[in-house]
Amino acid sequence: MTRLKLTRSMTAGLATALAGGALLFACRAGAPQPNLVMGDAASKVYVAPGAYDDYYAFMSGGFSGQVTVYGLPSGRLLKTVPVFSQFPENGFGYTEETKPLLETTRGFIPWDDSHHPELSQTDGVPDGRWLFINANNTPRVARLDLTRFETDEILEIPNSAGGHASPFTTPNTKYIVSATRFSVPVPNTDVPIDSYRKNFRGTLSFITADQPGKMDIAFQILMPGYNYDLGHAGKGPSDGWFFFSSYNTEQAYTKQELNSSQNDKDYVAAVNYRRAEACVADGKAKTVPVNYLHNYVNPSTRIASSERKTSVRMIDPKDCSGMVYYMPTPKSPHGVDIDPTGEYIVASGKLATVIPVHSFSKMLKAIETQQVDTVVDGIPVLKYEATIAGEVQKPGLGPLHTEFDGKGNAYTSMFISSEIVKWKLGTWEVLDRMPVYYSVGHLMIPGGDSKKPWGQYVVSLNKITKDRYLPTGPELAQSAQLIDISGDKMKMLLDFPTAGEPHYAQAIPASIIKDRQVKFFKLAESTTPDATKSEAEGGITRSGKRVDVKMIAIRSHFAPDNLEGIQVGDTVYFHVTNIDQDWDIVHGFAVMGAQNANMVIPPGETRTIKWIPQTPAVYPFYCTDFCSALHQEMAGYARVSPAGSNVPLTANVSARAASQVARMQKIPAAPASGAGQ
Ligand code: K7E
Ligand code: CUA
Repeated sequence: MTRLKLTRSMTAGLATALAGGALLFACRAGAPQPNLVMGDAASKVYVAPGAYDDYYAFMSGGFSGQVTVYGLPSGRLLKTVPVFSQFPENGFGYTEETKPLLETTRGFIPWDDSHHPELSQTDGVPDGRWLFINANNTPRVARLDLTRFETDEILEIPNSAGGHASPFTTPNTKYIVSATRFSVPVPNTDVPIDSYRKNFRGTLSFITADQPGKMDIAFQILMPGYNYDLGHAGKGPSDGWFFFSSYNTEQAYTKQELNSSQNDKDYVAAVNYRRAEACVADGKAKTVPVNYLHNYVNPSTRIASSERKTSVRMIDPKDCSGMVYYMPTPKSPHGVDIDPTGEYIVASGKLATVIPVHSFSKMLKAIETQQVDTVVDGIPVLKYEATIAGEVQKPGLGPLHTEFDGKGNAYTSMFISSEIVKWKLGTWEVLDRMPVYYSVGHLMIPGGDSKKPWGQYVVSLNKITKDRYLPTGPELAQSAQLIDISGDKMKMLLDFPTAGEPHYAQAIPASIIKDRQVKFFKLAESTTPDATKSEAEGGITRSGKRVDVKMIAIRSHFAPDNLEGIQVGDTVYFHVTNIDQDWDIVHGFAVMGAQNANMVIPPGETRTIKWIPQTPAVYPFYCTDFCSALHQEMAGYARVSPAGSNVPLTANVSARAASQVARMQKIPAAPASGAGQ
């Protein structure tokens, strides 16, 4: 019975979707869509075969170190973009071209914990040029280019540990930020842990971000040794300010669970970064020696390299009055979120019973009229009553993050009571509640932390999954839920599993990004020294114990494809250029016994993998990406001889490959000679 009913209602839903098809898809082209389809939830998330989703959603991978890209409203996974972790699926972090991206001053680090994707903005609105994301464990920030969905740039952050309040952007992407979650000795040297109060400090880093290839730390602000958790830039009237939440104002360094939850209120730090710029210009910053790496993919050669930086400019609030203020905020605040008008600063105290909202204009007045309780390390602490605009009463339990719909409403995630709560800015009244499954962390509305939210959906990014999907052993898929917020009441539309642990996410109308995609790299424009631009240019060369193989990949062969004269003890570099010039014609390359991964080579690109053969033998290599009807034939052999052998170094196109080329070119093949077979 139940099954029959379900089937009928689904069918009805699909019929509605199809009947309203033209209207539905017309409305889906970017603009917020009024609540046209009154049918069931299925029709609202149904994207017909061959049709596109309305939004790209970028989810952090958490402990996977990656970014995953989903389509909304369908919840379909479109891509994993590797950022801070090696990715054997395409060779990121394994190929010679990409390895330097994962270099740090602590060596090659093939993993991190990525928390907060952040789209670049123009005038406070996401513009779809770049996506930034932070690394939490070994503090770094990365830039992804959204014409290619690839990581192009990674900057290490010194004087920091737990780069968590990161990489939130200013309204024109002049800066992204990174702040310490864990205070540490600055500079970080060998001191007793119980000297915490004396030696441990926090830093807020402002990173120039508006020019690809030029990310750098403009300045760092030295802060008291608290934990800096999250941040958001001001906008509109509050443009020029940045707000960071902090907890552990107790400065506990042991049993933190208990000892850092003592104070009634912690702080939101309000940073006037234009004032900081002025102090730097006036020579009030100290130049502090330090080491950090800036890694960047050269756009012309497509090869990453690392550059070492040796100092940062550090400003102490004591030397720059008017730069930082503290606003007392109950209690251990996590998210700090600025509404689209730029007036309200919403701090979610994870242990608080209310959601406190500060007013930017009241804050300015409090500064002007010196409503100061006390001063901490040169930072005036403003009076709570002087900055608070209102408190949302009885919002639920465990508020973490708030996003906005651009229609005067705020949505806050409640970790403990497992719900999303909708409330009104200005009146602070709770309007609606939606239970979510289970224990929501972040939530995300497309553009929901910007000046212009596309307030159609909220995605709930849940921490606990339990019974939501078919069980898969002790570790379950991560749970995301899509909720319609276009009407007065929230409507649950869809559960969809995600990979890694999503902390934050961002989304943007697909129309802003989809037509700017690079379809292939123009071979003629490649300046990679290792490129092989035609079959005739391939070959093999030796320099001591290093052997370089240059080869092309094209449907459906490698050339050269038979290699001889390699010896045990050699290090072989396969430089493979995909000379196909066609969208989505990608080749892969793997060689038997390689102790790294395969590599995937987009059309027009050159990728290099290192191979150290261990024993004399003949080793097949092959294309790993099913690229054509003769993909299975896309293979070759590398012969490895004992060290000191006199087999000459040769690279031939085998008769088999030659005949294949001939067949493809519809020219009768020469009879196989047997040589090189
Ligand atoms: Cu998961 Cu933004 Cu790292 Cu909150 S954080 S949930
Ligand atoms: Cu190339 Cu399969």
